[in-house]
Amino acid sequence: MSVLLSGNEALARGAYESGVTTAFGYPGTPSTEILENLAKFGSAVYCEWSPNEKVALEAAVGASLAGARVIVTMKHVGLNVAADPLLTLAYIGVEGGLVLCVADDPGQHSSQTEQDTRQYARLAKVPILEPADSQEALDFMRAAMDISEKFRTPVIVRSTTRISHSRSLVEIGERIDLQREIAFQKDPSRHCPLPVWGRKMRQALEQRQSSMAEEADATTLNRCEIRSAKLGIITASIAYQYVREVFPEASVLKLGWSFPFPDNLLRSFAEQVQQVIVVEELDNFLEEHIRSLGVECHGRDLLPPCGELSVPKLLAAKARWEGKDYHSLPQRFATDTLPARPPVFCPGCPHRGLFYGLTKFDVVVTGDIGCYSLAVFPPLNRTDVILCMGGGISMAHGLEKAGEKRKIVGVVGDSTFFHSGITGLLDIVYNRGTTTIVVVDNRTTAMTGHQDHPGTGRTLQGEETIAVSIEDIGRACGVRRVRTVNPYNLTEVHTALSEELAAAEPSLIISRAPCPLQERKPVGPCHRIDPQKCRRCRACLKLGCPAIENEQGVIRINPLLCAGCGTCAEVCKFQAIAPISQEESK
Ligand SMILES: Cc1ncc(C[n+]2csc(CCOP(=O)(O)OP(=O)(O)O)c2C)c(N)n1
Repeated sequence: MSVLLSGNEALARGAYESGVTTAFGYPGTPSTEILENLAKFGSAVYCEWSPNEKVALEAAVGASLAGARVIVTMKHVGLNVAADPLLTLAYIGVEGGLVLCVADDPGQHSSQTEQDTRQYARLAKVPILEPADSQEALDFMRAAMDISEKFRTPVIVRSTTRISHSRSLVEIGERIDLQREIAFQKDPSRHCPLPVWGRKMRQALEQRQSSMAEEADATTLNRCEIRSAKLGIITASIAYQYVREVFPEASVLKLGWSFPFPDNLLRSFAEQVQQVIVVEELDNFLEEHIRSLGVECHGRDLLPPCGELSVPKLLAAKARWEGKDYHSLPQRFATDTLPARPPVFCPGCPHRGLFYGLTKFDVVVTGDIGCYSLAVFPPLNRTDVILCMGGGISMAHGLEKAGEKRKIVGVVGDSTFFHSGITGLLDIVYNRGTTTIVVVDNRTTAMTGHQDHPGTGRTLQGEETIAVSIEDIGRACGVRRVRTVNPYNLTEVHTALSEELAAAEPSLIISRAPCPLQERKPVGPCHRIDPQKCRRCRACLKLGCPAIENEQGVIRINPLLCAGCGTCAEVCKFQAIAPISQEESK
């Protein structure tokens, strides 16, 4: 049966069909929907959101060692967090098939960095498969499970935003019924990489690399499409689709299993064509290796080193290769006529009150990654630095220890706190820091589409569970000053900040109110501005609420956008803003 699936849905389907019974992950665009879709298969597959990617991979290793087939999902930066277990897992190997689905984000549509996960495959010496459409996403997932078990290695299936989020027709199949006995077999020489065994594992890893390279030479996951002998293009992933559109006459070596490198295949393809161009997104991973084989090729000389690849970019590369001038894009690719949409907090977002409160203090704010990153933009301008998940807490501590004169406030989200904020808090308490940490707790992982986390009291599979308390964790870490504020109450926020900033010890403020988008209901009644009372002081505009519009000096609230949080009424000194009465709203 053919169905229209996104790459992420197809990856989930592939995992299901390949007999996966356990799945772990942490949300991150563009990977999130893989696990969300796998969870739809109900009790057939145990699925969970782990607190972070490292935990997810470690849990998956446990499942694999018991003999289960398992997948782990994350975005590219998640693999930075999971890199430690990955590199050792490559040594100890797997029992049940273990596949990491890692989705890269070329062009940084929703990421702090642009990274090429193929580099991790080379570093960890594990195979990587790169589907080029949804059908391949399904097929490669199934193939990856077989490769994993055949070579006892973790396998990475690398997706990218365009693969994960585009839809194409997929022929779906049946689920394999594995009928496995799940039982961990004790064998320390296989499972414990202490130096005595670890050195042997290291050698075995090299041998495994050679056997896998032979398999990569022969696999049908790599295919040669011989057309013109004038030009041969070596490519993989979504770049293959662009190549077919821009160079329809060229011969193509389409790599699906790109590492360990299929050297014989690369050489024999290059021998069949007069010129070789390597077309790959992000790093010149293939090109460097192909050159090291003594094959002359184009690549980075024609294509940009960063950003997402596209048909227009490839058209420009083609013109360069042909020695032609390339002036303008065909009209169908022009995107510069679209109006820009500045990113702002949603109407009613509870994060706004906390950051507005911070505008009243001369402090350094070390922020973090989540919806609240938007506080960096005007009019709030109240985040000064962002590094990585959890970094908002630890950077605050480092600034203080370096001798920064101002007080420092570290701000992280609730999901981020559980992901990697707790250890930073421990650092502050243990090492006698005095910074003020704020957890902006909107009761969800909002940025990636409202996933549950250890604080929400619900699992990915919809079961009720213990809702872990951030306050209790703070106290258990040794923070004595722990308090909770309602971010819609600006006075409460201001009092909490002034008192905690004055304290000579660390404090933890939990700014808590649920995300209205998650709740799917307004915070309160819609507000309006009384034009008779409004003095055009513009104080309300400083909140950066998209519902408050300034139309040629007349400030008004768009009733279609207002979420009724009332924060604007709090900042208005002239009582010009008030809820619309039920009478008026009729
Ligand atoms: C290591 C890593 N994993 C995943 C992500 C994707 N991601 C960005 S922000 C975020 C969490 C946001 O949730 P929260 O901290 O609760 O803040 P909110 O968006 O709800 O305000 C995630 C998972 C990432 N950027 N880095």
